[in-house]
Amino acid sequence: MSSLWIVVALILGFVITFQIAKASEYVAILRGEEKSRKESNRVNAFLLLAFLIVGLIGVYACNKWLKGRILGESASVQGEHIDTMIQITLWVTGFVFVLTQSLLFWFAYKYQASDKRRAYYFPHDNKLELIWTVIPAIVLTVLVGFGLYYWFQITGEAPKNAQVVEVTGSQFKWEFRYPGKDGILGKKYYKNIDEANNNPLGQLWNDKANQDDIVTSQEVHLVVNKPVKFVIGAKDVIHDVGLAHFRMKMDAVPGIPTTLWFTPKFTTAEMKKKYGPEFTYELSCDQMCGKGHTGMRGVIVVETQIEFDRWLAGKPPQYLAANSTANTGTLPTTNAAATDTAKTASEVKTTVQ
Ligand SMILES: [Cu+2]
Repeated sequence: MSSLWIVVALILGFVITFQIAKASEYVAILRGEEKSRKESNRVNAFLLLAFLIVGLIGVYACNKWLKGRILGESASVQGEHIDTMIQITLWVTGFVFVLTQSLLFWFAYKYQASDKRRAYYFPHDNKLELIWTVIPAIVLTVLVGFGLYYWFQITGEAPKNAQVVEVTGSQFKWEFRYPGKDGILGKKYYKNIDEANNNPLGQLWNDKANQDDIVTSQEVHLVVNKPVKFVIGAKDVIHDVGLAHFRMKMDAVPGIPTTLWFTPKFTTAEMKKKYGPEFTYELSCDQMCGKGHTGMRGVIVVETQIEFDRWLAGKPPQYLAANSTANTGTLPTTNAAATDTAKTASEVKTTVQ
């Protein structure tokens, strides 16, 4: 029904526009083409100026009213740098925006068509071309340089004391794996994925390192002020680990592990005090991954080390659940995917030593 109304509204809009155009054509004929052109020229010039003033007031008002209402303060140490970069970028681009838009609309008003002057023919100037190419290039290089510096930091080597959590996306949920007491994530192989037999990640049960690994779904717990390294993957299509409160995001790609580390600054309880009892740290999927994409929401709980240890102690290793159904995986030796997985595990091992 609503689509019928939209079609009706579109047809009506078209008819009205057509009639207005027709009417102004008749008015122009009656008044004389030239006089009518001059008048609409003046009106348009004035409207452009009005648009500039109203538009700039609107930009200022939106910034003033909405600032700080969207995400609040960054909840990770590394996120503070991202916020600073966004602010610097906004100041630079904001300055250029106001300058260029003011000139554009002011010139349109000031130099509207007039019988008293002729347009100055100004086809090319090398010096000007050089200035407006080189200056933006230098500014953008500096901005991108800072971006790369922080990018290499968060995707590079995590601190030695970092907690490691494996994050796996699939249509349409998140699964998390903790390495257990040995600090090593056991090997896995995608052909061993067997949801029915409690092996959602394809862990290889003949790898001892897997026997204490803990798997959770949809909810991940992290320790406040302790760096955490996410080892990220996916089981079906490309997903993306979106951590808006921590100002982080990273693609989750099947077969190609990606990593990201950050340090949460506030516990969930502290954030609830600041932003109200409904506050939740959210893990969203930031990649269109199918029709259930918008529902792919994980919850992150940031807590103290004591609370975290207590929570983890209550979780039995996945090995126990899976082996009650007698499911044993074997490690294939000649498959490239298995080598990939093994590499991730050894990489994790070196990080948590
Ligand atoms: Cu997704």
